[in-house]
Amino acid sequence: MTKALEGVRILDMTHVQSGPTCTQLLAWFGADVIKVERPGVGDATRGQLRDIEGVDSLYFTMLNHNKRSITLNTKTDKGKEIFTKLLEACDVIVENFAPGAMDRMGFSWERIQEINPRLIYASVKGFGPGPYEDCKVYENAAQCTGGAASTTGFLDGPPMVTGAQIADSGTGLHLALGIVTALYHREQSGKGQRVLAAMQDGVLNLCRVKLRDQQRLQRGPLKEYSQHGQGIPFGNATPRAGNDSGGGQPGWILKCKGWETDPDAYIYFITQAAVWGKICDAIGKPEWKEDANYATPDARLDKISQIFDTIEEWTKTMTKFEVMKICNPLGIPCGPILSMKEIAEEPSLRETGTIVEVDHPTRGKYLTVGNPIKLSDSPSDVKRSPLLGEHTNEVLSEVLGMSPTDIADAKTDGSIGDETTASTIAAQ
Ligand code: CAO
Repeated sequence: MTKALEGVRILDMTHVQSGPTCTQLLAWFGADVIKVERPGVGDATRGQLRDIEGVDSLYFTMLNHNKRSITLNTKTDKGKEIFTKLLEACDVIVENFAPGAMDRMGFSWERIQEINPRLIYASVKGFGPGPYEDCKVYENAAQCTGGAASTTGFLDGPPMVTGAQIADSGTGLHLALGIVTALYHREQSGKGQRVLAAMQDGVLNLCRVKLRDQQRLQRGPLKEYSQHGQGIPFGNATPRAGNDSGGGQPGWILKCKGWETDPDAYIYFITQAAVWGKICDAIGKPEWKEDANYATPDARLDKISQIFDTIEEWTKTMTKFEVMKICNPLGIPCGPILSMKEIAEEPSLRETGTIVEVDHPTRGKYLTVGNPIKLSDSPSDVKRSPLLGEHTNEVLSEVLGMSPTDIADAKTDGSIGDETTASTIAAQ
């Protein structure tokens, strides 16, 4: 079976998280991803949040699987010359530098089109064109400017960021879709194009339902928000909704047995209208089925908090998994709060390749998240991340046809690094 993106070559100028998640996805699908890093320095995340001295961090290793690494200083004359040849040899260049960095390097979009008109030039930036287009941005700043933070958290608390990296990994996903779309378009047009995914736009796209609520608010209170039942008036912007469901079926996080000591002994419980009768029977409130105050979704809207308090008295008598075991066969949608420890140890996630154990020459074995997108005919295998410059010699000779003398010359003036190469690792 062939990989879906086999034959596509990506020049990967990405660093930190957003860009690397995009190129990692493309690499999992079979693209040849050549990561370009500064000689002797590399992607800053190699050294950030290190858990083992002198070893690439998990931050780096978990974002850069299936790639090849070369070191190249794109600011020396020789480095620019090699970089130009790489642009000629690749289908896509991906970068997430601060605004203007590629232009300062001497590789504007106009220049790139001259070098290779078929090349797709894809970027992550913090913002699209506008007042903030020159700003540097990290994850949480984008969560704040994209509408996630103002709508996350509890009504009586400050704005809150979420642990899911919706701005970095989320924008990486958006960019990957833009790239494969541009590759598809190139099949007919024969031309590359510019692809931009701004982190603010990506976060806003994921917060679409909150802009929906902003507009609904102008026509009256948001009746499915628990603050409505609590008699708390709405302001003029979409409020923080705690653990309220974002959709039309009310939900909340409820305590389960052991909650006093276990921070994750909770379950998300959804009172889906279609199974209301079954919920009433399960929690020992069969009379609610016929009671006009509870029988219809509209009648329940102003009692959501009280209803969940009653359901919680029932869920507190069981573990989250016991609640799940009862609710699932009844078709009641719910989800136990799983800790990262529980997820890491879950056998079914190992079987599907969602959690993968990888071996690394200097780190040893570690866990990572595999490709979350499964193709029936093009499965992904997860290969360890490259060491800094591990493939410099291999890529320069195989892709650019450079001779050992040319490579040695480029090393002499520091245009390429002199790090460990694939052949020395193989010999270890
Ligand atoms: N050879 C020579 N120079 C190189 C190089 C190479 N191989 N690779 C990088 N550089 C240079 C860049 O050209 C840049 O130089 P200039 O400042 O002279 O233009 C310099 O290294 C630093 O790049 P940077 O400004 O992108 O890095 P930073 O650490 O200052 O900023 C970040 C990091 C993430 C804030 C910024 O890159 C950014 O805003 N990116 C866009 C948004 C984004 O992706 N954010 C998410 C990051 S993940 O949380």
